[in-house]
Amino acid sequence: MSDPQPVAEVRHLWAELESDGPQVGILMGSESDKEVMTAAANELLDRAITFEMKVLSAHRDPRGVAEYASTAAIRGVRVIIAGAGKAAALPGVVAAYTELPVIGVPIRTSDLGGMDSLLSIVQMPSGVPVACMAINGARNAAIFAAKILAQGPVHPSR
Ligand code: RP5
Repeated sequence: MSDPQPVAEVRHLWAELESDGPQVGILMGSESDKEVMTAAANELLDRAITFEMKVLSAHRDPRGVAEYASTAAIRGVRVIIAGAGKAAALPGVVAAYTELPVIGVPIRTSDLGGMDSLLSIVQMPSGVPVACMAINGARNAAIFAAKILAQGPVHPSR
């Protein structure tokens, strides 16, 4: 009987994992964000870009957010769009757990009109960037994600 060949087996599994996952992850902090974030999903559908959509709250389910963000790249996700309102921590927390580009969508709120969400998302500390769209700018987030995907891999000679 021949020895097992773990390296070849692992390489095969990695290839499958990277090709099977959706290209974009659309996250939102609450079910109540779904109506706004559907604009991102519709734009990606129009462009035939594969995506998944999940409700994950940075405050109510921090472990779930950490697990999603830290395993997204290995499943083939290439860009994450994260919509959140009020103390909108979700895009920043996702960015803390992944090297993937994160696009934040501040959700309009009843108390402060979405300025709370906007400032929470845009004021990231140096070294942990999050792209920030306009308030309720979910469609633009999808277009921006499409532009990132269109760049393809970085040329090795650069
Ligand atoms: C945020 O708080 C969510 O992203 C949502 O925009 C806002 C309100 O959430 P719910 O109280 O409606 O669940 O975390």
